[in-house]
Order: sequence, then structure tokens, then C-alpha cells
Amino acid sequence: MKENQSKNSSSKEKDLEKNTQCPHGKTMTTNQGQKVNDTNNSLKAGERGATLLEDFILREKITHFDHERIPERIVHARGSGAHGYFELYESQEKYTKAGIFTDTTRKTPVFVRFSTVAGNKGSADLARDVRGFATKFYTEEGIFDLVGNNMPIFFIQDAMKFPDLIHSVKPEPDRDIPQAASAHDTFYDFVSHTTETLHNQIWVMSDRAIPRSFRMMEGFGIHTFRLINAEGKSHFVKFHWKPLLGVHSVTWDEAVKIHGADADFHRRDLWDAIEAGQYPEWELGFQIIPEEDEHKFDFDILDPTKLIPEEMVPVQRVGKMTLNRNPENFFAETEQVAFHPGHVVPGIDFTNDPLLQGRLFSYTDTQLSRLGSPNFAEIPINRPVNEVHNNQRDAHMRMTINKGKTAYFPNSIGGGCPHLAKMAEGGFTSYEERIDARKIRERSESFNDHFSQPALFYRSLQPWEQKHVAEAYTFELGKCTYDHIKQRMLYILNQIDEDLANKVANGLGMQIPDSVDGPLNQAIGADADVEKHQPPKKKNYLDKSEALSQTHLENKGIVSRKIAALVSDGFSHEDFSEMKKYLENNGAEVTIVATHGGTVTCSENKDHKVGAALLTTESVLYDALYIPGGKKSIDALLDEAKAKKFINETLKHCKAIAIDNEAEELFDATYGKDFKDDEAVFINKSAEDFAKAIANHRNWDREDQAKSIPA
Ligand code: HDE
Repeated sequence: MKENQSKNSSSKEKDLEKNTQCPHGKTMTTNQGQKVNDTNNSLKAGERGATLLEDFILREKITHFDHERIPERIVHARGSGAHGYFELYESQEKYTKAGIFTDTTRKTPVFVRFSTVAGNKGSADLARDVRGFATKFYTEEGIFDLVGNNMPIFFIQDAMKFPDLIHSVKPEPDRDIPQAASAHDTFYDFVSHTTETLHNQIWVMSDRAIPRSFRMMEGFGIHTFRLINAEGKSHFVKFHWKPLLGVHSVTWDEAVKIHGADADFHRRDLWDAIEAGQYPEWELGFQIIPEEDEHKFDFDILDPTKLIPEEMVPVQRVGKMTLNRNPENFFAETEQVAFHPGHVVPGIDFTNDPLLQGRLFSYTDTQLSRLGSPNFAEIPINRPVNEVHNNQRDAHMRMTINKGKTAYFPNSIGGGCPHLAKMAEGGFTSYEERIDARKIRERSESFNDHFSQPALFYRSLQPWEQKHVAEAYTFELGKCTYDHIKQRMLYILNQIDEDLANKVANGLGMQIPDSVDGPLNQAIGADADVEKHQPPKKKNYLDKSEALSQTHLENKGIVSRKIAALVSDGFSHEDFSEMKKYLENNGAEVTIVATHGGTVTCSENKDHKVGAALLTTESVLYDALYIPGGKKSIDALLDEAKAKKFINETLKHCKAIAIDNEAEELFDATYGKDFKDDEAVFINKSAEDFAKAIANHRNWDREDQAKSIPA
């Protein structure tokens, strides 16, 4: 079985090797293979003469350069990818005949791309935004793409509204401002007139929209899909990814500062973790709904703005994905990868979710303009590991040399090949859903309720999470300039939760209006009838869903957490080495942050490599702070304003801090003196206690008091 696994796991790697090139030890050539002996000077008529047109080496180099760019994705432009594999725990044959979900001996190769949605390719990673979580499974039966997000619901119910949604969140078209931000008038103009957006919108106001790491996010397929078993029986399914590191976020204040300190924060984190062998892992979960239960819920399972609470339908964990290899080339792999929710394999099928149906069109269409040709499926990162044979031919950049006279079916000259798959060979057949309907351009009444689930989400959060939601709304609406838009939002928030609306109204210095209905709403044709979308009271089916809080998943200790050790020359070797050993033995990474670069000397006169000089780094790039003793070191740090800022900010962001011996003097010279009893502040305590606090991510109980720190 082992041999089989390793064979399968490398099938995509082997496939990619055919196109992977290494220049090591090779001579430079042109694209036509002529050896090049000068790539610095163009061919000229005389020493100072004009450049000659015949210089094909220059022409080729410049021409290729001129055409290096392709259009970036219209949404999800900024992303980071990684290779890995998926392993199944137990056969799911009672639900599906798909090989990846029935054959436990397989190690299916995957390529995953994480992304933000609104920003350009060069925008900052920590924008408040939904994150894309797209997985390409290279299965033996062809490609299966699970193109999901890190939130379980979407903004809109019908694909028809997608261009409106995206146009409203993108930079405003007259001035192309703001980049990668939803905090502006056009977005809230749209949202406040389209109440179906509210559920996803409130998730975006939560900390889920500013993750600590791609490795610490959940993933969701969002739509209800179908699984079909060998007998042709269908079950509805919702797909979930559960990160083994737990779900964690940064604070908004950190996010803003990370923008400046390291705009590539998430991209770097993913890359570094994989290089360090700390492979990110997620378990794949199914929420299974039998066909006969389709109408058992107080909402429509085809409505992509609704989630099925895990308390109502538990998530069954069926397998694990591990990301263990960084791409060789960003453009060739991460940029050219083309996902499509319509790439499914036998055993998986669609439902009539009107958002999903629209996506089935969009994703091929977009590759045609982005990658330039219907041959995008031949690009190495996109091609399946099984063989492809059909009668499709030609078009830009065709790579395959198709032999033979026939490119049509049926044919006798080509022996009828490629022949059709016999049923037993696993040809794809669509689920035979019975359809008896009128053609209508309408929204189903079963999609009407826009308020129960945003309210359920808010109610289910921990108090600190709720506080962050209120602050996020206050920030975002505070950036809007039109009062009527803010008022409308306050009115709507009041339908979700009165306390939330009051907090935001206070922050904005505005009153919650009694009504927002007016001639304008009708005149602009908005779906503005808030009453129509109110849930009947009985529809508040759950008081709370624990799984909606970030805290519901277990943490995996301190693996891959980053701890800054703040020092200068003369720091205590004894303190430091003990702490470092414990933290590193438990999988964390300790970085020496010193008053200068190069090396720093400890009390035992040993040189230690500096990870970052104070000048080049910021507290927001670390999960926790440790300051060892050593009088000389502490005296030097006392003279550094940035050292004090580092401590104050770490406190403000509710992170764990450990200090030993003389370091207490430095701590007392900061706002730290008021936080000595804090449960995540450790003065001369064990490394084990410190590590427990780091694993808990933050001490949110500190937040109110830490608010007064002007860092
Ligand atoms: Fe996408 N979406 N989307 N989307 N989407 C794209 O396809 C679209 C939606 C998602 O890393 C585009 O190749 C429409 C939901 C991800 O390459 C485009 C609608 C969900 C990615 C497109 C939706 C997603 C995309 C742009 C409404 C979560 C990035 C580039 C009907 C379930 C994939 C591309 C990557 C990318 C269209 C709604 C997730 C234009 C029309 C819902 C993760 O085709």
C-alpha cells in the first residue's frame, strides 16, 4: 500500500517535471537555441553608433519582456499557492462513487490557491476581505476543483448580481480609490440596498476577515452540492475544511500596521512554514443532507446566503489535506492555475443553487481572457494526471500534437477513436433530477429571509468577537461620506441586533432612524423592502451555534508560532537558552530582535545571529514577546524608544509576554507596569505557562484595559 501511495502522491510532480527547467550548468541561448555570448550590449554601428535592427538577440529579449503581463483575475487577483496531497480516512461509498472519497489507498495530489477578493495583484495581504480557498484535486478520474472561501456563505443569491456586487466593492471608478478596501460609499450604497448581502457582510466585519495566517482559516464550498453513489442515489453535501492549527485572527490595528511592515505577511507565512517543514493541514468535512430532508429546514438549502448550523447537521471529517511543497515558479503555477467549480468527477454533481449555476459559466469564460485561449487546460499546472483524448483541436498555443486524420465523432477512418466511455468505465453522467417547471425570472420566496442568520452569527460570537464586529462597522461606515447610506445601514443593523446598532450609532455620532422607506428606494428599483425580508419570529431556529465562533476549533499548541526575543549585547544566556529550547522543542520559532543587525553577544560572550534589527521589524509580525534578563542588555534597550513601543504594542494586541529578571525594569518603563497581574504576562515564570498562553493566541480579557495604551 505504501508503494502505491508514494506512486500516486508524485503523479502530479512527475507530470510537472516534464516542463520544469533548471539553468544550472547550462549555456545561455536565445529562444531559438542560438548560444548567446553577450546579454549586456546591443549590436551597434560603431562604438557610439545607432543600434542595428538586425540585432535579433536584442529584439527577442525586448519583445518577450514587452509581453510578460497577462490580465490579472477580475476578483481574487492577489493569491498564494502551494502543492500537497489529500488522504481519505474511510470510504464514503455510501454517499459517493468518486475515487478520491472511496479509495483509502490513494494520496491524491492537490494544488491550493488562497486569495483576497477585492484587491489588485499587488495589494496588501491583510485587507479586511473574504479569503478564497481554492483546491485542485488531481484525481485518477480527472480534475475536481473545490473553489471555496473562508466564510460559509456568500453575499448574493443569484449570479446575476455578481458584477454589481464586485463593481461596488472595487475602487470607485472615477478616482480608482480605495484599493483593497470595502470601507467606502459605493460598497455600502449597494449593501444597504441589497439586504441579502448582510449575512456575508457581517462575517466580513468579524475577525474572520483578517486572519493570522492562511493556515489558520476554515474553508467552505458554500453551495450545497450533490454526492452520487454507485447505485445512483444522491445526497446533498456541504464541504468544509477544518484547519488543524485552529482559527485565529489579528486585530484591526495590527492589520493596518502589518500593511506597512510586511504587505506579503500571509504569502510569506505560508511559504516559510512549508520551507520549515511545518506543513499546514486541514481536515475535509462533509455535512450530509439526505434527499428526503431537503425541505426540513427553515431556510432553503439552495440559498448560498444560508449556512446549515453544525449543531443541526454535524460535520463528518472524512480525510486530511497536507500542503508540503512550495511552487517552483509563481507565474507558471500560482498565476496560471485555473479553477472552475464545474470541474467535477463522477460521484459529485451540482444543485440548482442559482449562484452556483452562474459560476458554472463564468470560470471558463474568465480563463479565455486571462489565459488567452481554450487551451488553458494544457498548461502544466492545469492538466489532469490522467490522459486527455477528444476531438477538440487547434486555437492559440496548442501544445498537443494530435495524430491521425480524424477529429470528429463518429468516425470509421480512425477506428472510432477516441471511443466513448462505457458506463462501467466511469463516464460522467449527470444526476437525473426531475424537473417540471415554468421558465421565470424571479427569486424563490424560500430565499426571502435575510435577517435570521446574520443575527444568529452575531449572537453566537464571544463578547470580544462581537466587540470587534461593532468596531469594524464603525470604522467602515465612518469612512463613508453619505449620511443617508450610514443611516440606512444603522436601520438595517438594528434589525439584526439592537445592541450592535447602538454601538455603531454611538461611534458614528448618529441616531438610528425609525424608517428608511422613501421615494428614493422605489425610484432606484432597489430590493429595499426591509419588511419583506424579515424572518417570521418563529424562524429563529437556534439561539446560538457554537461553531460560528472562532474559538470552536482546538489549537495545536505553539507549532510554527513566531516569538520575538528582544535583546541587546549582554543578554542573559541562561534565561534565553532555557526559554528558546522549550519553545523550539514545541515547534515555535524564536527570532532574536536586537538593537542592531549582525550578531549579538550574550552574557557568556557567545555570538548569536540577529534575526531582525529593531529598525527593520515591528511587533505586529510576531505572536508573542520574550525579554531575557542581563543588565547590560536591558540598559541598552531602555535607551531605545522602539523597544518600549514594541512592548506597548504587544500588550495592546493582547499577546503573551514573558520577562525574566532584569527585564522587569524595562517592562516597568512601559505601560507593562499596569499589566503585571495579567494572565498572559509572565514575570520569571515557566516557559510552559508562557507556551500555553501563546497557544491560546491572545488574552482578549486584556483588551479593554489595553485600549488606553497609545501605541
Ligand atoms: Fe468566484 N470567480 N465567482 N466565487 N472565485 C473567480 O475566476 C464568480 C464565488 C472564488 O484562486 C473568477 O479564475 C461569479 C463564490 C475563488 O484562481 C471568476 C460568482 C465563491 C476564486 C469568478 C462567483 C467564489 C474565484 C476570477 C457569482 C466561493 C479564485 C478568476 C456567481 C464559493 C480562484 C477566475 C483562484 C475566482 C466568478 C462567486 C470563490 C471571474 C460570477 C460563491 C476562491 O470567474
